[in-house]
Amino acid sequence: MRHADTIVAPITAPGIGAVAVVRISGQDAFAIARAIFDGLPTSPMTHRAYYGGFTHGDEGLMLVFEDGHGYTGEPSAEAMIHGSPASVRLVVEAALGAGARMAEPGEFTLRAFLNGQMDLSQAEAVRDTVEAQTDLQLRFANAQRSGALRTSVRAMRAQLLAALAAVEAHVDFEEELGPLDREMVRDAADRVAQEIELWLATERAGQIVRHGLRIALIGEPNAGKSSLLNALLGRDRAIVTPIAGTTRDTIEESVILGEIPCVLIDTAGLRETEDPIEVLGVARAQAAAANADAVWYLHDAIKTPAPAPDCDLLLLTKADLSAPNTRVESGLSVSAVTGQGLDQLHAWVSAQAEVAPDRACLINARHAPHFRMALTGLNLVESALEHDLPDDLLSVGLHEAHAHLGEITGDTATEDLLTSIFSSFCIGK
Ligand SMILES: Nc1nc2c(ncn2[C@@H]2O[C@H](COP(=O)(O)OP(=O)(O)OP(=O)(O)O)[C@@H](O)[C@H]2O)c(=O)[nH]1
Ligand SMILES: [Mg+2]
Repeated sequence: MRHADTIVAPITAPGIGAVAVVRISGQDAFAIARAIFDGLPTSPMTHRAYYGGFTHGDEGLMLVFEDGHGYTGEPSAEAMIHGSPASVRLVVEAALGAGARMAEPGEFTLRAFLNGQMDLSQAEAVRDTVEAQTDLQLRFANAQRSGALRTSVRAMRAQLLAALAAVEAHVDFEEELGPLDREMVRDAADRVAQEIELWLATERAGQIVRHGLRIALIGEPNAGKSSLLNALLGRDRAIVTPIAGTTRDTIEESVILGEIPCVLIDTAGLRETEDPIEVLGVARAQAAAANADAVWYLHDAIKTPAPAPDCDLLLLTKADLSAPNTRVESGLSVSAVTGQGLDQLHAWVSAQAEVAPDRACLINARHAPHFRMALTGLNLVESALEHDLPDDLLSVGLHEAHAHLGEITGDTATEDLLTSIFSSFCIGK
């Protein structure tokens, strides 16, 4: 697809930097680049940087990409100038004056998608790559950007299409072709369903990598919740005293544990109390536990064990003071004083997002529902085969699965979907 207009926008972050880059993309990119820059020869070579002066007075480089190359897959020129807000504004204005128009948010990537440089899952991964805060977010964004999801989904669609072609040929020409090879259809549907299940099994990990975990620290007064919060944060955030009932309100703090962005919620100790303030605090603690992704129950190791609480992880605190209470069977010993057990807490969090080392994971919430709807189509195929239902039902199920997988790669995406995805990009992406 070719776009009539040529677009321009800075592709580096706003603000002051040593260098800023402004991209011009579209059919007139070279002509516009030449109008604002004196270093470009009549036929510039693709992937080559040219040095020269800009009409607004700055000097720098112009990097050019011919049609079919570069990020957008259309002719483009990237001006590397000094990274002052003024220089960036002036070079953009010069390009606008020479016939470009301002790029919409996500428009460079939209063009890359429309020009076949990447599929929709890769375009989404571009956004995830630039927004990555943790190493793990970057690793999974890189995997998806380099086509892990695209390759897998395309292969699944190809198998479904082959099955669909066979089924439809038999629906139309049953007399000539003889009976349908239903085993072949079953095999294709099974293989695809298994591959989808593998992806769906990574959904929770993907969500945790992306959005992190909210972890509530719950326990009796004086169990050491606030001390553990402070130890994990590495700073003195919450008030700690030997008086039971020190923490009244919930305290939320962000911290990266085991490469996962976490929100730790310190809470009031749970106990029966007459104190109206503490009553409210206990209610908040219970609400925090109910709304958290994980609950860590802290128990003072020298005290008699409380009845086994409903929690995701039992922590035996103050390990520096005593051997852990042997009557509590499972539980991780920690000490806010010596730091014992903190590494295991990091490891516990990473384990929540563990994915087989050779697999990518579903980091975009958009993808899993399409996989599930594709599975619904495959279930229809399965039951049509099981109950010897007519071939055209097979075709309906296969179609449904094929179309839903296409939503992931963007092969069957509607204009509305594309607009909503690309408009969430920032300017210059
Ligand atoms: N030796 C030792 N003392 C600790 C440890 N953790 C907490 N304490 C002490 O235990 C007491 C209570 O600690 P807090 O962190 O305030 O306990 P809490 O669970 O937040 O208590 P509330 O806010 O009252 O519910 C304080 O005197 C802490 O110094 C630990 O790991 N080792
Ligand atoms: Mg406290």
